Amino acid sequence: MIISKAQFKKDFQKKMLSLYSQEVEDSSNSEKYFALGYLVKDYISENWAKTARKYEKYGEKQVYYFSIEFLLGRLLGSNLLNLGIRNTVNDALTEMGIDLNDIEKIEVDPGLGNGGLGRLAACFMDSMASNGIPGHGNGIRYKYGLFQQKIVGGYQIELPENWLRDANVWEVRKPDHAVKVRFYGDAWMKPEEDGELTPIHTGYQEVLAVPYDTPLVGYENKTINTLRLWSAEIDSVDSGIPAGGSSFRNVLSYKREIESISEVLYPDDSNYEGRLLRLKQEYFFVSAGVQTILKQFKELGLPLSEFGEKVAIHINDTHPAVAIPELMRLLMDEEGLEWEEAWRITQATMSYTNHTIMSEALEKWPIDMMKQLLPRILLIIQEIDRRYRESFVLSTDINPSVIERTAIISDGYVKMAHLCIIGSHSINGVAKLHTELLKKQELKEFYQLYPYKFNNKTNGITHRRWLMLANPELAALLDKTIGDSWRRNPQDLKLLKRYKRDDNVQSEIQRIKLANKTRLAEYIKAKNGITVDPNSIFDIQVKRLHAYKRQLLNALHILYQYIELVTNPEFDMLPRTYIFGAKAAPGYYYAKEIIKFINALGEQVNNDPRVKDKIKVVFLENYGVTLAEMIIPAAEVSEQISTTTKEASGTSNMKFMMNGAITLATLDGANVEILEEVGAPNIVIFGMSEQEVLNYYRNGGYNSRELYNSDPRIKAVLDSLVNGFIKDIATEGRDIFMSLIDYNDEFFVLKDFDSYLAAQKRLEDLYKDRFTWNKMAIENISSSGVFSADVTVKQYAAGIWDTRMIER
Ligand code: F58
Repeated sequence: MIISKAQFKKDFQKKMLSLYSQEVEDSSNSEKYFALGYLVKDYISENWAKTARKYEKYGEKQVYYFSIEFLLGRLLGSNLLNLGIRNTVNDALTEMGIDLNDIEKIEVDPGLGNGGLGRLAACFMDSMASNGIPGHGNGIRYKYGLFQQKIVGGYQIELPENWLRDANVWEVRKPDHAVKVRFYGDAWMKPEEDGELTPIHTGYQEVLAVPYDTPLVGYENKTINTLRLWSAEIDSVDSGIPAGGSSFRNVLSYKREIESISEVLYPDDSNYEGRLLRLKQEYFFVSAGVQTILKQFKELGLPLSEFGEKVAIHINDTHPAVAIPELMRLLMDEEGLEWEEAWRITQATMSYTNHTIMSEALEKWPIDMMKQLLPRILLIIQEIDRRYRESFVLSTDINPSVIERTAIISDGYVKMAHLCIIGSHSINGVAKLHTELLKKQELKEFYQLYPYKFNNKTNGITHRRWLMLANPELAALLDKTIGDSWRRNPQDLKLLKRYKRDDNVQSEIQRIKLANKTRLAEYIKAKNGITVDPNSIFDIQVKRLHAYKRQLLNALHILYQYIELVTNPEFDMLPRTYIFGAKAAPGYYYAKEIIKFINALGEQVNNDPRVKDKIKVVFLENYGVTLAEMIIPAAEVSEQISTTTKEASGTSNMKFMMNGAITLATLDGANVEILEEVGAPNIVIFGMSEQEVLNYYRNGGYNSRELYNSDPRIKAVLDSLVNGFIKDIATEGRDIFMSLIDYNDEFFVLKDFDSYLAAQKRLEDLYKDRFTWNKMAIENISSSGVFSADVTVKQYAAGIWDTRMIER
C-alpha cells in the first residue's frame, strides 16, 4: 500500500479524535497505540474483503490450518511492515515527536501457545499470506494465554495471562457467523423399516461458538488471509440447561461451565476434569471450523464430491484429529452421503503433521470419556476402526498383531495419531531426521502399510519477523551490501557469502551484534539487576523447559567452569554470559527444579568475587515471542543441545542462525540440515550419534554411575549439587543427582558431558579469532534462507495441499 506522510498524519489525527475525542498531542502512549492499531486495521480491511472475493472468483482451493495454538506475537509492527508502510509511518510519527517503538511496546503479546508448535503455526500464517497461498488458521480464542511466569526466590510462579484485559484491536467479532457445537447426550444407530440405519443423537448440550477473525497480512502483496479463533458462549438459557432448572444460580454456573471451554490454554491435565476439558476444547474449535468450511463450500454450488478439490484441512499435531470423524459426521448425517463417499472425501481433504516422537505426548483418549462427551463422534471412530481392521481380513501377508498395534481403538483408548494417519492422505514429519525416525521407528508399521502417505517438510521461520523486524540494523546492512531482493526471496541471502572476508562487512556485522548485545544487557540490568558485559560471549538457550532439551547439560557445564575457576589457578576462560529463558509446564515438577537450579547457580556465580566476572548466569523470566525478538539478535552462541533423536526439528536454531549466531548442537532435528547448509567449519557439533542413542535405548540405557565414578569432572560437578556447595538447592540438587545416577540419566546428559565440554572449548578457541568468528557468522546468515517458512509453505502447497499461489 502506498500512503504519503501527510495523509497518514491526517488519518491518525482523525482516528484519535473519533476514538478519544482528543488531539494526538494530548494522548497517552496507550491511546496512540489504539488509534494507530485501529487505523492500520482500517487500511487492511479493504484488501481483506477483496482477497476473499478474489479467492471465490477464481475458485481457489482453500487451506485451513487447524491448530490448538497460534503464537502470533505482537502484530502492529508486522502489519506495518507487511503493508509496506512502516517507514512512512515511522517518519511521520517522528515528525510528530512520537517514537514508534514506544507505541509498539504497548501491545500485549498474545501468548496463545506453548512453544515451537504454536509459533510454527504463526510463521506459516505469515508465509502463506506473503506468498499468496489461500491459507487460513482455525483455532481457539483463549481468554487466558499461557501463564505469565515470575521467578520468585529462584522458583517459577505462574500468574494468569489476561491478554484481553484491554481491547484487542486486530480481531473482529462475527456473531452472525456463530455455530453450535454439540456435547454429551446419547447416540445410537436406529434401524429403519428399509433396513437402513439412521444416526440418532439426543440429550446433547449445545454450545455457541462465536468466531473472532484476525487479518493475516501478506508482505507487500495485497493478500489478507484470516485467522479464525472461536470463543465459547452460552447459547440460550433453555438449550441444554442442566437438571436443576434455570434458576439464576444454575444459569450462572452453566454459563461458567460453557465459557470455560475457551478460557485457558492447556488446562491442567493431571486430573480427569482437566483432560475432559482439553478434549472439549479440541472438538469445540474443530467442529465449529469444519461446519463453517462445509457451509462456505456449499455456497459455491458445487457437488460435494468436489469438496476435497476445493478444501484442504491441515491437522497440526493430533489435537485437531477429531476433524476426521467430524467431517464424516457432517457429510453423512447432515448431507446424506454414503460412508464410502464421505470417507473418500475426508481422506482427500485431511493431512496431518507430527511434531514429536516422545511417546508420552502422543494423545490417546479413554473410550469412556469420549463416549460421555462425544457419543456420535465415538460411533464414527469405532466404525473407522472396524473398517480398518476389516480391510485386512483377506490379506495373508499382514500379521494380526500389526493390525492390533496400528488400530485406532485398543486397550480401552482411542489413539489419535492412528486416527490421523488412517484418515489423512498425507503425514509429514518436521525435519529429515524426524521423518526418517517416524518411518523406521515410531510409525514403522504404518509406513509399511502406507509408504506413499509419508513425507518430510522441514520447518521454517518467517524472516520478516525474525530478521527484518527483530534485527533492523542487520536488515539494513544486507540491503546495502546485497540489495533488497532477499526480502522477497530469502534464499537470496546467499549473495552475502561473497562478503565473508570483507573487512567492512565483517566489522559492521560485529558492530551490529555488539549493539544488540548492549540493548539486551540493558534489559537484563533493568529486569534482573545483573550487570553483564556486552563484550563477553553471549551464549543463549531459550525454549520450553524439558528434560530432553537438556538445559541441565548447559547448567552443569557452567557449574564445571565455576568449580574450575575457584579451585584451579591454571584455569582460564573467555568471559561468558549464559542466558536462559524457559517456561516449565505447571505440572512438570522436574523441569521446575531445573529452573530453580539455574537460578541458584546464577545467584551464587554472579556474586562470587572469585569468579571475577568471567561468568554471568541470567534467567530471563516470561520467555515468549516478544522477548525472543530482543534476545535472538543478541546471541553469539545458540545452544541446540537436545538428546539426539528427541527434538523433532527445533525452530529457534533457525532464528539464531539467521541472526548470525554460531550453533552449538547435537545432530538432532533440523540441526542436521543446518550443518548441511552451513558446512562443518561453521557450526560446532558434539554428542552421541542417532545410532548410538537408539542402541542404548534398545538395550536399556547405559551405566551412568560408572561414568560418575570414573570421570572426576563429572563427580565434582554432581557432588556439588548435593554437598551444599551450591546454596539453596537441597531438594533440587538431590533430585537432579538422583535422576542422573539412580535413574540412569534417561537423556544422556552425563554421557554427552565430555563431548560437550570439548565442543565448548572449540567454540571458545574459534571466538578468540574474530576474523574467523565473523566469517562464520556471515556464513550462517547467508545459509539461512532455505529455512524461511516461505520455502516450507510452498512445499506444503505443492506436495500436500495441492494449492496454487495466486500472487507471485
Ligand atoms: C515442537 N513441539 C517440537 N509442542 O518440540 C519442536 O522440535 C518443533 O520444532 C516444533 O514443535 C514445531 O514443529 C511443541 O512445541 C508443544 O508445545 C506441545 C503442545 C501441546 C502441549 C504440550 C506441548
